[in-house]
Amino acid sequence: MRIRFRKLLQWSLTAGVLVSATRAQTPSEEPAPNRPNVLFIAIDDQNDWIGCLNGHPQAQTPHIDALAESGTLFLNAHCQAPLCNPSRTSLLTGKRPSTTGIYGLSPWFREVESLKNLVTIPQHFSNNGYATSSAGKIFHGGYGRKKDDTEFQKLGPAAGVGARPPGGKLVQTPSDNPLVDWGTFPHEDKDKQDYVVASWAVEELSAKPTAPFFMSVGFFLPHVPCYATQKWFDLYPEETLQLPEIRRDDRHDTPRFSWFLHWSLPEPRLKFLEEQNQWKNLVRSYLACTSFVDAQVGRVLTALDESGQRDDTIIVLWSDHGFHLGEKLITGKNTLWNRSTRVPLVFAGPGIAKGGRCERPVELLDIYPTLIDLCSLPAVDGLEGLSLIPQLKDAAAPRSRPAITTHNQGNHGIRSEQWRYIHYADGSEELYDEVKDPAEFENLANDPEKTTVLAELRKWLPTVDVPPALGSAHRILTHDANGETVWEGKLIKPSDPIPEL
Ligand SMILES: [Ca+2]
Ligand SMILES: [Ca+2]
Repeated sequence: MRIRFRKLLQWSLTAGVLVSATRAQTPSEEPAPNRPNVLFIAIDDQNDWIGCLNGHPQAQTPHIDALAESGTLFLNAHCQAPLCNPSRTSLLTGKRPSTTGIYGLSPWFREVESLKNLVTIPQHFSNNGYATSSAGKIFHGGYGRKKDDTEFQKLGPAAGVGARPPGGKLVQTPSDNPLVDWGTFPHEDKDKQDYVVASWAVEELSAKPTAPFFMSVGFFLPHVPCYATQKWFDLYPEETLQLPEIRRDDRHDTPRFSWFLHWSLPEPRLKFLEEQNQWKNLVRSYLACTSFVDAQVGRVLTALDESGQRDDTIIVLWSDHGFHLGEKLITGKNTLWNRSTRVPLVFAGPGIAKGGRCERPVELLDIYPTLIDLCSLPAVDGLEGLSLIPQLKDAAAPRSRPAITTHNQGNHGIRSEQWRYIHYADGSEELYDEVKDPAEFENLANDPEKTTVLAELRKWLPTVDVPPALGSAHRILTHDANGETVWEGKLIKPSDPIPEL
């Protein structure tokens, strides 16, 4: 298996050089009159610690809350992958990770022969007469932003951190990864790249872009490094700060395989945070960054209001996945539990109910077909999401299926209204009653009274469940028929202790 994996990586390197097909955007000749604009706002690693989602009782996000009030808020929305590249690839191509094999931080899907011609959301809008533009992080990393390989007609500033502490990292984390850091230091909001990204959108909107437009604005925070200015830290005084509820024995009833999904990460475990007295500092930093990003969302929405185009614009706001801050004894993503899968998702604009609060489980995969319907674009073959139009008209409208999150081949989390079911590649399972146990403390998979529930939920496991695409790397986990498990190219032996840091 290891040899195969290495081979796969070698092939991919060659393939990466060979693929240089250009996908120049050729807007169709006919403009699309009377179609609404789209303002597509992405936030990175933003879990449900948003005021209106109540994931953390102290989260302050007045602008996102107001946006939710002006439209429909999805209270039970889940990503398709708990990691940047696979989540964004899924959302923007309308395909599940288990269909494409994009599970890791590499490859860019256009470098994969079988995927390179997929039509992304911005491409589809471009092909149908929209002026498309993008700033910040929409696809992962610099994907989709290269000069001859862009998914957008116009590019604003790229994603980034902006000001960094002059003396290097503020916290010496075990991985020493330069991104894994948090805290405050003297700098100004305007020196942060997310501020620059918002300023670009404000300027673009102030210039009253030609309608219809599709403008995408992607914020990088609260992705690590969680740096914010003191002003945002002051919203969360340390003395009254609430830490997330955890249980020390929470992993006693989760299978060993659950650890393989985040076997060794740049993000530290809870043990490190507690030993170094950093838990409160990280929670505070994350919340401060969330409130800062909320303020940037507010600046963009104010500019839209002032441009006079709010009533003609569909706004969709989403995050690519969540983030643990001590829950289940870890920090970071790469899990199939709520803190990693539950995300903010809001739609507002023409045709969308105001004040709607939808409790149906929905998927980020649903954004693509929903935007097609809202903007009357032609259908795209092979999209795997379902249009949310029924829920945007009536939040209580039924849904035919649960939300599914996948982290590498064979590992799936199924979220219905009442249950979370997890199936790992070695066949081990978890089951949580979300009504009685929303923090997912008690694994009920071995409860003999739950056999019927389990059987029902297992039916939703994806029937297409492909291995990693050529060129897959970073956070890739494989488990073969002989029981060999490989994390990022390294065999995990049955006797290996669970990494503590
Ligand atoms: Ca992310
Ligand atoms: Ca537990």
